[in-house]
Amino acid sequence: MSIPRRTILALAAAASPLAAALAQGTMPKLERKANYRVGFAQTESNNPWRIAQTESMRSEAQKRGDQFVYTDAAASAAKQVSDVNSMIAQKVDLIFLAPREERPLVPAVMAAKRAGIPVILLDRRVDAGQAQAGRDYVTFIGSDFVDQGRRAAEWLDKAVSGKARIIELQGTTGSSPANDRRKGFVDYIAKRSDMKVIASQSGDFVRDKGRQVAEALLQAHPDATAIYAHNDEMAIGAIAALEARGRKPGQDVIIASIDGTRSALQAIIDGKMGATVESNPRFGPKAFETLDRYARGETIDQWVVVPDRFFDRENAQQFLADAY
Ligand code: GYE
Repeated sequence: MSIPRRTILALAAAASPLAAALAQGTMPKLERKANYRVGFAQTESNNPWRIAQTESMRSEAQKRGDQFVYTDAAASAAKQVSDVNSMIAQKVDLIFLAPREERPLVPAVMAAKRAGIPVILLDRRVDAGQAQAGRDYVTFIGSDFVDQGRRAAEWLDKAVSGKARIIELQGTTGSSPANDRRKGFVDYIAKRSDMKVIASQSGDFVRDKGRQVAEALLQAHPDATAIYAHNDEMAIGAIAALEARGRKPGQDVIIASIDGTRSALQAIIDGKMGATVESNPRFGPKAFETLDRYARGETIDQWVVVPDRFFDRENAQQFLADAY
């Protein structure tokens, strides 16, 4: 059997990492300019965290005199892909993307790369098997979600003395914070024989969905003693569900969550919620500083880590005024 020379060359190229990288194109550069036109593709605006993030990005752009091209995907990954495509068509200088889900947004990242527009991922990741920082996009700026889940579990462990039947309210299915907040939590409690997740379902990071899911799960599992919510909005929903059933949140059911919203800090002060691990939404300064560093040709880490604080009854009052 004779193999055509073209096929042999193609196979050799595929086998060599350098050739493969060239075939995929190199990372788009960013020209140094006094002012930029930047895109920000937001995933949704249905919670205080998202609103605080958008506000932080917008005000930083304004401060610098940069043009801000903003889209809101209204909780649809498909719309977010077309939002990014429209930013590409408008030839923005750089796209900040908060990818709603890990996989569906990969084509958007690759399309920007092909069009020569650098992308910086904000607050959520895309599937690392399909797109990589430093090769397909500049970097990921965001929190350590696995550690957030671990810290929530660690606090709960102490609060319930190692014994709890837990309802878990998961974030948006297929999003990196939902995947990783689950992992960090579950890995921690695997070491505690008397701490068990007895039911787990997605409430899509939304307050009212969190309430509905909590209601159904509490009905099916009246013996639950704790709730772990992947964000504060769902935790607030769960508080309403508990109260509707005549249960006392913070007393007969202990709640741990993530974000650090104003409502959550207030719920901690009121004794209804136990603790929340911060997930800082104020990306503006760090996002634009990273853009500048990239334009100067500096090497950017593959992950620009956002450090997070922790709120419980010791400090909730102190941080309430500054919360969003
Ligand atoms: O915790 C949640 C939001 O991706 C880190 O998304 C973010 C999460 C945040 O909807 O409230």
